Amino acid sequence: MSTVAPVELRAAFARQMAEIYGREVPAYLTLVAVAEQVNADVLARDGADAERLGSISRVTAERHGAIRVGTAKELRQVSRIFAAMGMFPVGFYDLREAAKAAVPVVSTAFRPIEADELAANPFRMFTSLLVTDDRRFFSPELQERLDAFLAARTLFAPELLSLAEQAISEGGLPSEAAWRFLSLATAAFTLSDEPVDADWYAELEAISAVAADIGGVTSTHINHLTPRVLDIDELYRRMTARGITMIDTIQGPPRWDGPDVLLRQTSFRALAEPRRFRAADGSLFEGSLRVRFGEVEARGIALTPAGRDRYDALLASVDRGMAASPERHRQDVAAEVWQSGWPSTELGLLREGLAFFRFNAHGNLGSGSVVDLVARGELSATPIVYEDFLPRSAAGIFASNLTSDGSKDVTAAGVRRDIAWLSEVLGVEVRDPMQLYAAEQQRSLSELRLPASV
Ligand code: OOG
Ligand code: NI
Repeated sequence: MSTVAPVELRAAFARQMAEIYGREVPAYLTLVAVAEQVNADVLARDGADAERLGSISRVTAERHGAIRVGTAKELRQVSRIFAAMGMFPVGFYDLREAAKAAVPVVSTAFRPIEADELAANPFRMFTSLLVTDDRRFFSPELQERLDAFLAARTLFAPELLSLAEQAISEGGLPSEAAWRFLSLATAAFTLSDEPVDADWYAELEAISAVAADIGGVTSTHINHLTPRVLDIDELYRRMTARGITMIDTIQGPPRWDGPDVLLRQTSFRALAEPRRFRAADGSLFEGSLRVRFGEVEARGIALTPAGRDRYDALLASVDRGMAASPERHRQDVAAEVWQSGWPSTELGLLREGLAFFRFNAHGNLGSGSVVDLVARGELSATPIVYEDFLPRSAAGIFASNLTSDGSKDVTAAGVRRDIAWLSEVLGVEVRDPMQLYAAEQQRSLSELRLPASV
């Protein structure tokens, strides 16, 4: 019998989740349709340039999802389900500090790591874990009840977890087991119709809507599924023209003439969804919850540590500019700051060591640095795509879709969480995105017997 490989499990999972999510949140289908139109228009306009950061088939199929879990054990379990699909933890994002609103979570992204796996299907899942022992959000007494509630629920069926282990150890699953695995995995992320304990949910919601979404219910669900678009400003205009209210901003780098870098994202609040609640007296009633949203993203070139530092400095400079002249549009201030502080070509990014590239030789190479060879056309430099997330954007997306800021005791001390802590919880090393990009660039240089420094 033939084996269904991790990449096929991942692609099928992404497709099936999209089908479920499209039924649950119909505005998602509109978003995908508009994104596909924009992509087709950009391809018609720019030709091969449109595919500089990924083939149109990859970009069209590309999605990221987001889920949220409550305990280290749940996170470990979900990491095995993703490992079965060839997705591994990359990056650590602390959203507790990054948002003004109460977002008591730390996050990582499960995604493919190898270039060929990314090219075949880049599906990734932004995964957040509630930090119940953070005193800025939860008192010891509330933490105790919250931990007990979370410990009593089962998000992932034992059969799903054992199929995941089988897939990991055998490098895939026989087809019948693969379909069973997929149907259990997608079911685990489908919105449940189990009644929600109204008082418990409300108690958590007063502190943080995110805490209630995670710890106020007995199951988890996909929070959003994000298509990739080649022109996010155009998408924003077209969605707005269709009467869909987007959040105020596009998060991340501003719109500007130079090459796209990192990640730009925007979103809209999904409609309230009908849910059943249980009152304190045990009676059931119909209500609604509005926790999910639609998000879309444009991906750019991965930045080096120096590039990322420069990017952060430019953002700080935009913040200062906005503080000095609050009446101005952030986009205008940002465009000015970028104009004066950021190279407007890929060669400029390479020359200043700000972004990562993959290199190819055309015939014999002359002398000089990598930059010289690229400038003379003896080497071509293809940008490496940013495959990860941005903490400030993630926090902004979380916060802009909340009904209230919740409450946070800024005088209490936070509890420390970092990438090492997360690696320990998961029992595998959480990769540093920067090291993955650097290794990719390095591999292409050593294949050409070129020195590591560009
Ligand atoms: C995750 C929010 C962050 C992104 O793309 O940055 C995110 C969530 O809402 O669970 O999805
Ligand atoms: Ni997202």
